Amino acid sequence: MKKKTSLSVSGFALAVLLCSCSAPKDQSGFPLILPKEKPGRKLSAAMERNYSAYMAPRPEHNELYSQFKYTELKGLDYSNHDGTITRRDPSKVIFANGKYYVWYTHRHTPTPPQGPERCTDTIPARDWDLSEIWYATSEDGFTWEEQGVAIPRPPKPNPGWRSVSTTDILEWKGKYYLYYQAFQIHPSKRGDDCPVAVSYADSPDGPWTPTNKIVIPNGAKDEWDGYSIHDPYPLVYKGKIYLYYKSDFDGDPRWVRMQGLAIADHPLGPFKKHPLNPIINSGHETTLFPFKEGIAAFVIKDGNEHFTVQYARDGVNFEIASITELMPIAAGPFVPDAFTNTQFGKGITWGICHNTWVKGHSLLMRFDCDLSLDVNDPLMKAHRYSYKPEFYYEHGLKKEQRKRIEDETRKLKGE
Ligand code: AAL
Repeated sequence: MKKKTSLSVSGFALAVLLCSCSAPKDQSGFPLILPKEKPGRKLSAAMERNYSAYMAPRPEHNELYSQFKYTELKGLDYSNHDGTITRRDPSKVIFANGKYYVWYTHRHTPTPPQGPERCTDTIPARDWDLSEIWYATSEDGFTWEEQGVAIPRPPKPNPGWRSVSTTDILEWKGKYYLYYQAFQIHPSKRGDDCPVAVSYADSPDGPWTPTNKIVIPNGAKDEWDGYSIHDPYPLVYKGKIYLYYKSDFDGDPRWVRMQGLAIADHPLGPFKKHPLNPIINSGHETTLFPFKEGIAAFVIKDGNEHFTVQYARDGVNFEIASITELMPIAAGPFVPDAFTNTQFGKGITWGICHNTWVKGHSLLMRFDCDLSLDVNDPLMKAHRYSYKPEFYYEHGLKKEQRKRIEDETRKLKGE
């Protein structure tokens, strides 16, 4: 019987195939000077995309392309980086009372994290276990003065009794709201599971009143956000509160991480999750800002589209706007129009992010960029970084990889 061959050509490949078949025989070569506008000629899929998918055919003219520059913050102590103090997952930065404010996860425990099987009521399982929400202020965005706790862990059985972490700030009608991950199960059970709770205050300096309620609930156990509602990130958009968040799903060991959206008319909810969730198919911590008529997003670390800046003209349907590198992790940008319900977002130039490379704890650092319609900083628009050879060698082969390669060579030699 004749063996059936199934030709499974993806739609994209088919388009390319048809495109190349219909390529004109006689058009001249593509011009030496890259046209600023899409030229009137048959284009390959890649050149079509270069004019349709990005805000400019060259990165240096693309308002949503930028490199990132980093600066060590002054004023914050990490106990000689012994892992007993962590600061991570900073909020957006706001400007009030003549200074900058930032909130973040703060852990100060007798030891660094010891894992879910060895943790206790005082020994943390993870970097963000047994944590509180603290805040700091700054006159210049480089030197910060820690002000202390904003949101302590509430008593059992309130949401967050085990740990409160990964906060973000909303200013709405003169009041302030801090949303945060509220851990209420022992870490030895399902890992990073939590809903989101919220506290409110009349001043960014507090005092903060907890609602002691879950404001963004987990989804159903068979849904993508059934276990973790992470990285709550509120913006004011189209007259409502657009709260973006991340969830880990699909299951260990390699979690899938995607982002969703919940919308409310009031900061204390009810929040309605968007029916198109997940609305960002990659990324990790959430970082977004109003840009022109829509919302722009940092999509970092995980997923097919990691290390991109994305844009949704409607705040929901995100497309890749640029590809970049060395993006800030868990970035909390200074977003001047985060809460103004702007009709034309101007973008961002700096913020606070974290680095978790030093074992056992994390530290905050400042990032700067040019993703702003009000700034033109060519030094932020180079196409690439250069890395020293040592940096490449730090990312070397594992022993088993080297052995596989040596076996392949021996096989070639007939050994
Ligand atoms: C962070 C965030 C959330 C996770 C953990 C602490 O990067 O994604 O806050 O729960 O890691």
